[in-house]
Amino acid sequence: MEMTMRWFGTGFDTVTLKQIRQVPGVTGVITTLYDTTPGEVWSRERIRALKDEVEAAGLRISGIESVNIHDSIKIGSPDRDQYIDNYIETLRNLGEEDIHMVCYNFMPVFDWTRSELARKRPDGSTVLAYSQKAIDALDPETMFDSIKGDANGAVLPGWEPERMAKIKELFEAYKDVDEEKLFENLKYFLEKIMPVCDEYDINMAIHPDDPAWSVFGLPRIIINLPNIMRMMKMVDNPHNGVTFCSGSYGTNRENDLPGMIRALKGRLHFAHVRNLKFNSDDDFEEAAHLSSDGDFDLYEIVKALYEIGFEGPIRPDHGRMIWDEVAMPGYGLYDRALGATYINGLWEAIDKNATRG
Ligand code: CS2
Ligand code: MN
Repeated sequence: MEMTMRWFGTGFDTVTLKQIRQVPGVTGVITTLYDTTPGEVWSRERIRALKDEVEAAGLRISGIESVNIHDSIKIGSPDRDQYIDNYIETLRNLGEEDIHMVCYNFMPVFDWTRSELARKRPDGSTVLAYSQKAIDALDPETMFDSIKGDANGAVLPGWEPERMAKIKELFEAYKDVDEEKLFENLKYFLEKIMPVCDEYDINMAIHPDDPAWSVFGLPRIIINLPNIMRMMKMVDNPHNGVTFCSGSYGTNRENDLPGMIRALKGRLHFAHVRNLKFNSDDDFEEAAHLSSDGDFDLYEIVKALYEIGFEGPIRPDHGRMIWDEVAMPGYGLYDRALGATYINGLWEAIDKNATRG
């Protein structure tokens, strides 16, 4: 594996490349052109400028999170081909700049959903949290307004104000899209992009739906092992792979996280590691990465990644907000740096144990 951290780019991130460079063991960043909108072509010039900036700081671009998918592609609207062509052009430009991993998601309307961005934990830290009861009481059109006060002024990934302004129309556009249709539209998209992925050796890594069940009546498909297997089989190409995100798959307590990792051997291109603490099956909050702070066994998760010979980028996912840091919820420096160090420690111990017999 390669230890990385997500970085949203100068002007968007409170964390600097210089700080990331000083987190022990972190050699790369997972980044994006945060000011582009889904459907837009990423020019080679802009990609190269981003790459130059990252490399000048002594790091590399280990992958992109995300190149977002235009809603027309997910809905299957008549204009989708134009957006798919644009996506292909973006992939080509990334490939030309030697970037080989792209994370994306296929969630309708929203990216991840949370009911709180700053729930207080017993140690005084604040974390993102989800309560089904709170979500059920909300109107999706106003959900963003109800939580954005806790966003520390940041634009949250997938929650761009331009999209949220059109939320009513978006819901309307998805009204005939059920799970089957969403699978079909994903297949159509993947079949079209695989040739360029083959040509440039680009690993596509679909991010799971978060939480791993339907919210606001919208279909969600990347939620469990049978569905991922279906997704990989329907376009059976090693470049059609997944992001394993413990915090997203783990929202459904029936998902056996280490077991899923083992089943994804060869198609797991990117790993997100975080821990959750459950108050009930549908009320959870994010925890420190350390196993004992939450409900996941991080040792077993990292061991499964080690055992499948995982060589892709891994990153600590959302961290708690600690030590009075003011940053994008989930994406402060301190707790993610602790997470990276902890995961590196687990990896070193597992590796030494395995190789010293
Ligand atoms: C991320 C997702 O912040 C997060 O929760 O894991 O937003 C992820 O970047 C997207 O779903 C991938 O497209
Ligand atoms: Mn994730």
